[in-house]
Amino acid sequence: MTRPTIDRLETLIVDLPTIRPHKLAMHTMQRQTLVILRLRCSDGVEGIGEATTIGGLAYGYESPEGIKANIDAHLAPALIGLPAGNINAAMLRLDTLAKGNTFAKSAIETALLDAQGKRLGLPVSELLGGRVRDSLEVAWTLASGDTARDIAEAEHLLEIRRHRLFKLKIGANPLEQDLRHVLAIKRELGERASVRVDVNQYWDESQAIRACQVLGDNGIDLVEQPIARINRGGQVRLNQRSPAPIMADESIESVEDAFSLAAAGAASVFALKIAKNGGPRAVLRTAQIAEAAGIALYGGTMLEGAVGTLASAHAFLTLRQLTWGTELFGPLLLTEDIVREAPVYRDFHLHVPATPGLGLTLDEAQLSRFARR
Ligand code: MUC
Ligand code: MG
Repeated sequence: MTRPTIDRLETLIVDLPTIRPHKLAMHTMQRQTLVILRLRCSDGVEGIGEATTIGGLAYGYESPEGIKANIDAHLAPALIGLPAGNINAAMLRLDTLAKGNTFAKSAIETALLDAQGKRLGLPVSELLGGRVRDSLEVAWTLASGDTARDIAEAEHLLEIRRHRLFKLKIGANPLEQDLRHVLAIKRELGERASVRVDVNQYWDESQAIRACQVLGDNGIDLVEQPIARINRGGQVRLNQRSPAPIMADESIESVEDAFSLAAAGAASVFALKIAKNGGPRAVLRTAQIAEAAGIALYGGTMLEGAVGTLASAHAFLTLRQLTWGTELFGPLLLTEDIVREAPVYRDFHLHVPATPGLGLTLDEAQLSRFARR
């Protein structure tokens, strides 16, 4: 039997509309841009992957245009002719060839897993060792920028049983204003919901010391990335004194970052993101570091569409414990997507298909409608 090889990789930038502006400390999203990867193999199987970031270059070091250019010029040519089923060898080739570029590598690793799953008739979660759950609890981010509108949104989502975990995006406004906003929402929702905040690195340590105390004392369950990723000492000190647990997000740009954060004691929760680690298999290495260090896990997102969301979900299904749930709500922020099967959200959970690969097929009409020319 001849072994299938990798024949061709094609990348597309897709701009999709959102249900409302999504306001983060560093950027307000008016739409979401996905990099979609199609990886074609010699046996006719196609694997799909996604690399998505937030706000061009506002969130981190990678932009959709940069990801696409690096795949097209450097990563794709290195994969042509390699065995499509040997994901270890393909990813080793990429790691040898390119430093970083975890978003691009994540899209490629996802596409290889999707193709192999379709080839063998197995869901990606099974290729990753098997799922220990079929669904994942999903948080929602309240980020309209308006307290009353956020409360109304949360009440509606509780009512229809879609979310009961809420993350608030803060950091851009003066500290006291942000604290009033968060406490007003927590007061309204009370014990009916878990309320967390994400500061996206916007405080300095002096602000974070007081804010974490106030938030923890007022029932806020989790504080995500309060200070800059480069201030490791500050993160260690905050992790020791904050009454609310500290979660690392931007601090983790690689599996190696996860190791050094764990070794320093800089967070008690890790946000797991396939894009920041280099794919669904890579993110599980970060999860293993956390498990060994006694650090709790949360399934994070870069607000991917259905492809990246299900790639993350298949990985998270295999974890022993996800103490803080997930935030795999990206598809719900979009009014359009480019797959035929809309992800299923019901009873506060994302229900993950057990069909071959990711369980998704591209909608060609939607793809050509939204692909950037
Ligand atoms: C982030 O920093 O966590 C995840 C959810 C959301 O609303 O923004 C993202 C990015
Ligand atoms: Mg975050």
